[in-house]
Amino acid sequence: MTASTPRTALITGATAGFGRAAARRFIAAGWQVIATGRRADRLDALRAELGDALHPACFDIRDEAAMRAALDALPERFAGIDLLVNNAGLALGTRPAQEAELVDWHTMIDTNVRALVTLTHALLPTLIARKGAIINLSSVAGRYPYPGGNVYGGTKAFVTQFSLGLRSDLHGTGVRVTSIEPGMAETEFTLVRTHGDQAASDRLYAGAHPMTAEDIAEAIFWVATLPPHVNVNRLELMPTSQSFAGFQVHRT
Ligand code: NDP
Ligand code: 8X3
Repeated sequence: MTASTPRTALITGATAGFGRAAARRFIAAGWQVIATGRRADRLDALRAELGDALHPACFDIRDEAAMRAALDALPERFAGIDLLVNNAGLALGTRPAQEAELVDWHTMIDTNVRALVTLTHALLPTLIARKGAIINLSSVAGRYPYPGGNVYGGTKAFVTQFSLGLRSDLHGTGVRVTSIEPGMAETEFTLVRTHGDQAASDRLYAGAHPMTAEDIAEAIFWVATLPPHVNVNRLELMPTSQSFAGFQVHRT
């Protein structure tokens, strides 16, 4: 690879939050980015902002045929993907399991797990050929249970363990794999989780000094640009204002 052949990252969920900030960070450093998401207007705006180093790919990541069509339609210069950032994902609901909506559980599993493994499977041959890297957005919710975390936490535990399993399977290929596990970061995450309750989102972050999308984008960029012989297996980040609380005990 020469200075005239920029590296290419495919970043899912680049219409908001971590993914959009990461697209900006990588392009600022001279990479090319394939940016995915469902909101075409957001992708168009990002393309207008960042120029032809960005290729917008608009599809619902749960739609396997649409995903494969978008990969097949990549322009030649974007086809050699060096980095897959599996970032698209969501939590839906904060209620305990016994009050949760099954449709929300299915949406989280289809997005955070099924789509992530489908895209990873599709790109493994390219990533192996190019000795590339995979960065998966897991969460502290995958390690530390909390009330209302139920299926969201389960999907993120999957993402972490899948990442570590990929590390084992890809042993000797030169492909690096990282699970990034953030705590509270202010993005559209809580707006989505609460089905559009902006006031609830504002309340959660008020006075909490959460991490920003740019903080996480910087971590993603750091992991991706370490020397090729260094693999960060898992990286857990929290705002300084966030830490751990104890177990709960029900007494009768
Ligand atoms: P945002 O809600 O700000 O962004 C989520 C992105 O995912 C959007 O670009 C959205 O695009 C995309 N996305 C969601 N569903 C789909 C879908 N079906 N098809 C295609 N794209 C989809 O959230 P964050 O940036 O905060 O979250 C990014 C990742 O980080 C997620 O996996 C989240 O679980 C994880 N995370 C977030 C934390 C936080 O506190 N914010 C902490 C730990 C982990 P669009 O709607 O346009 O389709
Ligand atoms: C997002 C962080 O703590 O809201 O994954 O689950 S948390």
